[in-house]
Amino acid sequence: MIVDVGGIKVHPGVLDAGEQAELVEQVRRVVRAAPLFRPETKRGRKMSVRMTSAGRYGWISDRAGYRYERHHPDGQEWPPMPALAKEVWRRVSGVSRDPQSCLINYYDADAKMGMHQDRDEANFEMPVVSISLGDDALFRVGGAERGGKTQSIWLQSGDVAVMGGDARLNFHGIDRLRPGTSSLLPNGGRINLTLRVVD
Ligand SMILES: O=C(O)CCC(=O)C(=O)O
Ligand SMILES: [Mn+2]
Repeated sequence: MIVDVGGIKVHPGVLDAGEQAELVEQVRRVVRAAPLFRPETKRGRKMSVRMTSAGRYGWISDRAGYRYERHHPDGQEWPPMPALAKEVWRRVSGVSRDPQSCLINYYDADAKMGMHQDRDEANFEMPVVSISLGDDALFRVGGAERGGKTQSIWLQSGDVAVMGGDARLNFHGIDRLRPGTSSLLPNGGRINLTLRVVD
C-alpha cells in the first residue's frame, strides 16, 4: 500500500530487516572511503545533519552555495553507489535512467532538516528517491510554494519516499527524530539516502 503525502509517494517497508542491515553495511563502506562532514549553509550556519555522497556526483553546501561536485571536500572522487540503493531506485522510480548521486545524511537524536526544495538537478522529470534507515523521523511535506499548507508522516526504517511528477518540487523537511525507535544502528540516529539523476 502506497501512502500519498502531499503528492509524495511513501512506500512503507520496501526493505526488510535483512536488507536494511545489508544497506547499512554498504553505507559504512562509503563512509570509510568518504567520511561524513557537517556542511555549512551559504550564510555560514552549520547544518545539524552530517553528510557524504556516493556515485558520480555528490551534493555539497558551503559559503559558495548548493551544488553537485565530482569530488569529496578532501579531493577524492566519491565512492561507488551502494548496490542495494540502486536496486531500490530500479524498483520504485518508474524511470529507465539510473541514479547518478546518492546523498547520505546522518541524523543524530537532535538533528533536523529545514523545509526546502530539491532543485539543484538539471531534469525535474527524474524523481528523487529517499530511503530511511534507523530511528523514525517526522517528515513534513508542503506544496511547490514556501509557506503553504503541510502534511506530515513518520518515516520508519525501510520506508522509501518517491518525490516525482507534480510533487517533484514540493517543499519538505525533517522536523525531528523519535530516538530509540529502531535498533538497526547501534548508536541510534537515522540514515537517509537520497538518489538522484543530476545532469
Ligand atoms: O532525511 C530525509 O528524509 C530528507 C532528506 C532530504 O530532503 C534531502 O537530503 O534533500
Ligand atoms: Mn530534500
